[in-house]
Amino acid sequence: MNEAVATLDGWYTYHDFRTLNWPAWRAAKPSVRQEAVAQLLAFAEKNNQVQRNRQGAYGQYAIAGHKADLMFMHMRPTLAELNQVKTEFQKTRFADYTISNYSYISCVELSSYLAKPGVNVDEDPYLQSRLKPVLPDTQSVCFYPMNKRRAGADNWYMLSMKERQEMMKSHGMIGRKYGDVVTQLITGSQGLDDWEWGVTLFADEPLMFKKLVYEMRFDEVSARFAEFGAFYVGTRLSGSQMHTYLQV
Ligand code: 76R
Repeated sequence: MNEAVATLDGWYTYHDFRTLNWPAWRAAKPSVRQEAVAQLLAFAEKNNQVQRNRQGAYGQYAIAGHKADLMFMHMRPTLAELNQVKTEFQKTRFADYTISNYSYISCVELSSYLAKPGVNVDEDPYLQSRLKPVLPDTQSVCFYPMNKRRAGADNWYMLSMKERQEMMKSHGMIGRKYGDVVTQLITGSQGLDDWEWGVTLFADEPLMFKKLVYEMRFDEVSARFAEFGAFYVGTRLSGSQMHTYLQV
């Protein structure tokens, strides 16, 4: 068997994409809308508190284009907790006006391709902050799932550890050029969802997503081996922005 890469695994992650049923929302009685918004804001506040307590992470975003209206992003130490979060949301009156058209389940993953040996993971503050992150409060977010190709001569999983390591080095170098303007969060989803990884990128300026992803396409890891699912891009919503967003 080929040598598998060791991974460090952090919090479970739930990207929850929702489309708002605008006609139903507009037609709802103002008192019902008010109750729905209040319940949604309370849900958000509870999740923000979880993030402040470092027991999980939370972000809410308005998604551009037709694929979804909103994305709620949750992180928790266990899958059971993520399921509780989902159920809690479903029980809000607000959820009655949403359609769940996409979601993604994964788990924070740091691969060891470029890791320094001999680090004590549990006591390394940098690694801990990446495995159990606070979501960056940038203006924009980008999410897409991806695989590494397994086809004929282009089978990532049949390459030697050394070959993969070298390619990941080049990948990391390109990524690092954008380190100041884009924060990347790689979550692994082998055995958890339909693709192998979720890629969540955070930046103030969405053009940086385009520049980074485009430049990476020319790098061998992406050019030869990456296969991508649908891309979602959007902007962060504070509590008051969510309030405004839902006003009709
Ligand atoms: O963890 C680290 O930051 C160390 C270097 C590094 C690893 C191991 C790194 C850096 N990545 C790693 C792993 Mn990445 N990354 C992607 C995408 O669109 C595409 O072409 C691919 C999607 C982007 C945009 C991106 C950005 N990375 C991975 C893995 C796991 C691979 C495996 O285990 O086989 C995937 C799937 C993946 C995909 N990467 C960086 C970035 C950026 C911006 C960095 C630099 C981070 C920084 O130094 O600040």
